[in-house]
Amino acid sequence: MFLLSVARPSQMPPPEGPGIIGFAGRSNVGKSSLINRLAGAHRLARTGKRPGATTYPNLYRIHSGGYFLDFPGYGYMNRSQGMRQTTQDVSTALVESREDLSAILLCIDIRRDLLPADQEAARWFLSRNLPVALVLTKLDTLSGNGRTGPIRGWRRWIEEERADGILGLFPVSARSGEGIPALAELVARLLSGSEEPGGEAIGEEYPPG
Ligand SMILES: Nc1nc2c(ncn2[C@@H]2O[C@H](COP(=O)(O)OP(=O)(O)OP(=O)(O)O)[C@@H](O)[C@H]2O)c(=O)[nH]1
Ligand SMILES: [Mg+2]
Repeated sequence: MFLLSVARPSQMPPPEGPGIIGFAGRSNVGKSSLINRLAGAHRLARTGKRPGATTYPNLYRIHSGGYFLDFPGYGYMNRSQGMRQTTQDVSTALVESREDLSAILLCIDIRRDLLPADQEAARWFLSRNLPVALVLTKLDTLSGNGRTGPIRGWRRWIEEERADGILGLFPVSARSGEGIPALAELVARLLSGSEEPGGEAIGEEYPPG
C-alpha cells in the first residue's frame, strides 16, 4: 500500500519494529517496477517510460511488515536544478535521520557498464553505514552470454572494493521474475533484522556526482 510521498523527513511515520529498505539507482533502471514485483502488487509504485517518474521519495508499507522507500533516480537531467536539489536534500536527510533504514537495494541496469555514478552511489551509501545490495535489473533483456560480462564486472568490483557492507550481487528481472526469489529472501532477512550493517559514516551529498 502506498503511504506517502516524502517532501519533508518529518512526514515519515515514527520508527517501528521492522525497518525500511531503500531502493536507489539511476533514473529508469526499474526501481519502481522492482518494488511492485517484490511487493507482489502491480500498481503499487508508479512506473514510467520517461525517466523521472518518481519525484520525491515514496514510502510503501509492506504486507509482511516494514517499508519500502523508493528514492528518486539520480542522473535525471530533465528536471530543473532547484527541483533536483530539493529532492536530493530530502533523500540525504532521510538517509541521515532514519536509523531504521536497514539497507539499500542499489539498482543498476545490467546493460550498462560499470558507471562511475553507480559506483559512487554504492560507496556513498556504504560510507553512511548502510549495507548495499547490488541489483542488476532488466535481466530479461540479455541472453546467457550477454549476462556474463556485466555480472563478472560487478563481481570483480565487489572483490576489489572489499567493503563490509556489500550484501551481494542480484541479477533480476521485474518483468519475468527471474532472480526475484533470491532477492525476496534477502529482503525478508533484512526486515526481520537478521542481516547486520557495518562501516563508518562520513558526510557527502546525495546523490553523488
Ligand atoms: N525489459 C524490462 N524492462 C523493465 C524492467 N523493469 C522495468 N522496466 C521498464 O523500464 C522503464 C522504467 O521502469 P521504472 O520502474 O519506472 O524505473 P524507475 O527506476 O522507477 O524510474 P524513475 O522513477 O524515473 O527513476 C519502464 O518502461 C519499465 O517497463 C525489467 O525487468 N525488464
Ligand atoms: Mg520510479
